Amino acid sequence: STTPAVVTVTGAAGQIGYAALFRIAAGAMLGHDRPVRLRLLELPHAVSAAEGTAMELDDGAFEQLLSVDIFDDARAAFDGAEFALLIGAKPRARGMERADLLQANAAIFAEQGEVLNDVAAADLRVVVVGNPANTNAAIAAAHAPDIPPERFTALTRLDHNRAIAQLAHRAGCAARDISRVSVWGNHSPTQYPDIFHARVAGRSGADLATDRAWLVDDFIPTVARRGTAIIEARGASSAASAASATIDHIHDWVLGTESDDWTSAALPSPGVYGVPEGLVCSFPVRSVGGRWEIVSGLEINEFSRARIDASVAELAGEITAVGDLLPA
Ligand code: NAX
Repeated sequence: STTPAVVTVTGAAGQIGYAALFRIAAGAMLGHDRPVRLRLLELPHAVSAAEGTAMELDDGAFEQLLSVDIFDDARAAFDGAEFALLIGAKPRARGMERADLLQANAAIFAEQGEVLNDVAAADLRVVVVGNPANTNAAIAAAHAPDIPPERFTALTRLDHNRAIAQLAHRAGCAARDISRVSVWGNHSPTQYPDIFHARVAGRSGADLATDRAWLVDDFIPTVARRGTAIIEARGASSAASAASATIDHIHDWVLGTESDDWTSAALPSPGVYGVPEGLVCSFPVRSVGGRWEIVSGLEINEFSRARIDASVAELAGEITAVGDLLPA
């Protein structure tokens, strides 16, 4: 399509926003033939930094970039948005309990859901990156009664891509030789990267999984705790990889997944694979005709079942913790 896409990015002056915006402007997200209008939302104190980023976007002279507008008001920023990349969130401060973090972010995402409901485009697609991403997405969806809930997704593509990277190292192959990895559950250390259905350079993932010591003590914790390892090494949290995964997520949602592959995304559960309806949970998904479809019929063994259940229980607990911000 050559109709300009209206893309609103929150937390635009943050480190993920900075890394994402240039690739969106360069056509990596929606294809190299789709013009883009960027709308950046920031907190008032970070508007100046966003203006600096907008100056640099200008200086990219990107052929597809039609405009960049900056806002500190959500209602203005989301006006006509077809894509909402909800990256901005309240970070966890020293001494803050997880429940307080959930509450603080639930308030932000409740408000953003309401505003999206009022002013976004009819075909709006949302990806929540700001943590706790799954529950933030559930809250936003619950406050947007006129928008189909499946338009609210949360990012687990970074976890998916991290799982591919670890498998590639293990098998001594390239990322492109790996398909059908699945990430289940919450974007948190309880997430479950599932390789039992994967294809790894001609081998089955189940074959690799027979080495249970590697699977349990190496692969799963390395993927689940990769964010912490990045902070320790880099002195800052994942930014370019998170931006890249966000772009992959929207790219595949709009343009489709490869026919013999799938990816992972968190979406409101329709009540499949033992995940209670409405929890925003990561599933293996295909994108067909611009919609995510959860891959059906996968056999879930006991090993996987226990891990999926643990992550889903955590998601249910998060929803309970923010219960008073959910409409009755
Ligand atoms: P930064 O602190 O660099 O940037 C966040 C930006 O958001 C700041 O500029 C801040 O002013 C802005 N902001 C805060 N509240 C806002 C609001 N209500 N409206 C608009 N803007 C707002 O964080 P960054 O490293 O970019 O990370 C952003 C979020 O992504 C964090 O919540 C982080 O935890 C989360 N992550 C999620 C990942 C995922 O896979 N789902 C992975 C990476 C990342 O950790």
